[in-house]
Amino acid sequence: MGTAAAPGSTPAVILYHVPPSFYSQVARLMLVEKGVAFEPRAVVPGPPNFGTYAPWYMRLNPMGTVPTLILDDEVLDDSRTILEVVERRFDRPTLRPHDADAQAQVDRWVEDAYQISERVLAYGSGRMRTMGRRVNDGRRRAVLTWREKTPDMASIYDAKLADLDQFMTDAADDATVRAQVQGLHDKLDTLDATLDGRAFVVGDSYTLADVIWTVTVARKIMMGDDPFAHRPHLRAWFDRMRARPSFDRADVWTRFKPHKMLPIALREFRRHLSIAAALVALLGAALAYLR
Ligand SMILES: N[C@@H](CCC(=O)N[C@@H](CS)C(=O)NCC(=O)O)C(=O)O
Repeated sequence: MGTAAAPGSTPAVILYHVPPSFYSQVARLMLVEKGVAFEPRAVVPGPPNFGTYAPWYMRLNPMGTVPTLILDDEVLDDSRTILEVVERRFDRPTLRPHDADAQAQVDRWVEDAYQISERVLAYGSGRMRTMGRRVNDGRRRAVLTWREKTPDMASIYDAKLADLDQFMTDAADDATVRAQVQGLHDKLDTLDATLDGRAFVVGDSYTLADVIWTVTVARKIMMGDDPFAHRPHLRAWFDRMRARPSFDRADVWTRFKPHKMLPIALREFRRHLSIAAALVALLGAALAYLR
């Protein structure tokens, strides 16, 4: 992942991310499309270590979410900010057209995508609800533990607790989930109509609107939905987006890829495995002594 840049032409760029995360994929696709070389570093907002809630990360990103992009001295803790700042700081290729009308259209499509709460769609869906609730319970526990250990960061952790509580309420509320599903459905209909006779979401070149909607449609496919039923123009556009080298380079997911998580999971469990190994060794020693 990441692209090679001419030596000396690109500042040091670090992306904290996790492979399946929706918003991490947005950041990755943006960086790849812009030709910005970056160093990916996995940090997991889930079990067993809930790494994004550790103080060092919460100091970078007070919401404890991925992605976070370090761009020289700038810390960008939100994918939308990443889209804006990367677009501004790396001028070629231009993904926000110069024409004012096209610019407004791109901004509207980006805004529409960010109106969708991907976390409510994922954690509120029938299949994921119970597991999602467990993950969020674990996140709450991790946040409470770190709050206890770092009293100077209590207000940051309190804000995160409030965020998690709202997230859990929304994902458990059928009406909220239904409204999100319907909202996305309507936008996909509009997108399909917009793409009739067009190669890209706005105008005749690839823009930020294509970045965010590529990942949005890919996520629908990954969740087992068919976004293309009665939407032929959307399908044709997505096929084109998928054929771009950036799609694989940025590792946009249309299906679960457990093998991508395996090295990260092994690393995450290393501490637990060594504790288990130490316990087994102790038990062995105790048994030997008892004999
Ligand atoms: N507004 C943030 C949202 C990021 C986000 O929700 N990321 C998810 C993974 S896709 C996450 O880290 N969730 C953990 C949490 O909500 O605490 C952005 O656009 O970067």
